[in-house]
Amino acid sequence: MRGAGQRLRLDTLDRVAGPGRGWHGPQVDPRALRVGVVHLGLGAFHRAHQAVFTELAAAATGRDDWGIAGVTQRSAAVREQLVPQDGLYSVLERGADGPALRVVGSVREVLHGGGDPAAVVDRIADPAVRVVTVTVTEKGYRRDGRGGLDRSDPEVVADLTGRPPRTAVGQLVRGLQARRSRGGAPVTVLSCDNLSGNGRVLRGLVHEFVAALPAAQGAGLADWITGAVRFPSCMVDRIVPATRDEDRADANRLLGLEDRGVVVTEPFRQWVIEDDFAADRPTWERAGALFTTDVAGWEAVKLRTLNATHSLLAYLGALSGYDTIAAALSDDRLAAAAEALMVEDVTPTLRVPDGLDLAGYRRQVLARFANPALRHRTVQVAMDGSQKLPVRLLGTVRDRLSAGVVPRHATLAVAAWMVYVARGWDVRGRELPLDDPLADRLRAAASADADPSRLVDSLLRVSEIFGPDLPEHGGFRAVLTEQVMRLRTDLNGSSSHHPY
Ligand code: CS2
Repeated sequence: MRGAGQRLRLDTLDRVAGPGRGWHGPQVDPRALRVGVVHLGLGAFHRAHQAVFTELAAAATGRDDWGIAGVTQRSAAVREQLVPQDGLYSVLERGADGPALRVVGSVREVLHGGGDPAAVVDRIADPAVRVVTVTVTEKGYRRDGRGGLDRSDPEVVADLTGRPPRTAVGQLVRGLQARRSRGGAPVTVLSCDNLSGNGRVLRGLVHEFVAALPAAQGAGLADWITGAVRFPSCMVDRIVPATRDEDRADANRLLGLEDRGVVVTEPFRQWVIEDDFAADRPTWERAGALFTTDVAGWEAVKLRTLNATHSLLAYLGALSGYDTIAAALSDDRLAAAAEALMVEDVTPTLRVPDGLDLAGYRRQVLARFANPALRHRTVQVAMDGSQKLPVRLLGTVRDRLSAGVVPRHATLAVAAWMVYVARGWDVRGRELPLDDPLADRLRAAASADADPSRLVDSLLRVSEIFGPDLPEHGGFRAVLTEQVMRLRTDLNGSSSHHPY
């Protein structure tokens, strides 16, 4: 019988699989897969992105040595979802033609980094593992205002003392240290987070961590890492909203089994990877990934166009009472602001990679945002603004300011973030969550008072976000203040005079 609460597992999957089923089964035999990849940060994004590429690549080549050992960092919830399901889960793609379901079998092991850090170290040390991928979100890198390793972070300090490591960088370094002592097989560490130069950033953090170790522990390690470990950069792209009960219900209905690990996403997926590997790797190009020697151009296009516009729509949209990105974009004034940000402010700062049609890219981004079936919540994209603004928006701001222009729409996005932080509720009187590692400091800075110029000055002084330069730029500050003022007036009063 299909369904009736039976949990998705290898044996139940065999029972429901068959001709005419409305979904795709794993493209490889999960039972035959051996672990070749360790992934740090087994959240929804990895499961909807790299895990899918990895499975399709294995299927295209018939190789059985690219299974994934996924590490959940803090919460054990993902392990509780996936372990009873033999690592299987479904990816529910919501596109224009209705939902499509794929069961993914490439995750073969689930480790809980918080509960068993030694197992993580051990896995990274395993010579059968040739690639370690990482999605721990911007804040998981634990960087300070200069972008280096935050030595004042208590978790970093504790990892440096030699406890079983809890931070991603600590796990990597301890894993590499153990790997070196087990023969030192070369390995590639691939950051897949939305940071510019993500590979270079992660390599820098790893080396800083090693340099901070007691001399006896660090001796020779940095040199070995330089010789045997590569840190390519990559650009990842797929919109993966948090899974809702409705998504689980739809997936379970399509599948005929109960899956507690469902992830929901759009049909689109893209991965552009710097071709700089220490050893063997999955042939992700067979699954649609693009390998290049120049990833920086792609990365800037994506972060400054897609992610920046996402943040603009998230802050303006949430303040204006729109629950989802698609709803925000259906407001003509917000759509116009999004378009103007991309065309007027971002485009002049981009070096367009060969083969990319930028106008087509912009249209595609807006069409993806407009997908009504995704229900990507504005407050989800709004979270962690302190980590996201510098990467998505402030590079554009700085580039335009040095060209002598104040970019009004990028500045509007910053203003909307400031109002979001300070105001705390939307036009319908609903509370807006401030989910951010700097939340306490931001709240303190924003509570200064109601005067827009004081609010702007006090938030601009959060130097981890704005650095030493932006608060000093009179032209930027003036436009920002004016926009904060107009936004606030507008949100408090009639809705007919939106400044955007
Ligand atoms: C979003 C991204 O939550 C956010 O901040 O902008 O997660 C976005 O959906 C992805 O980068 C798309 O690839």
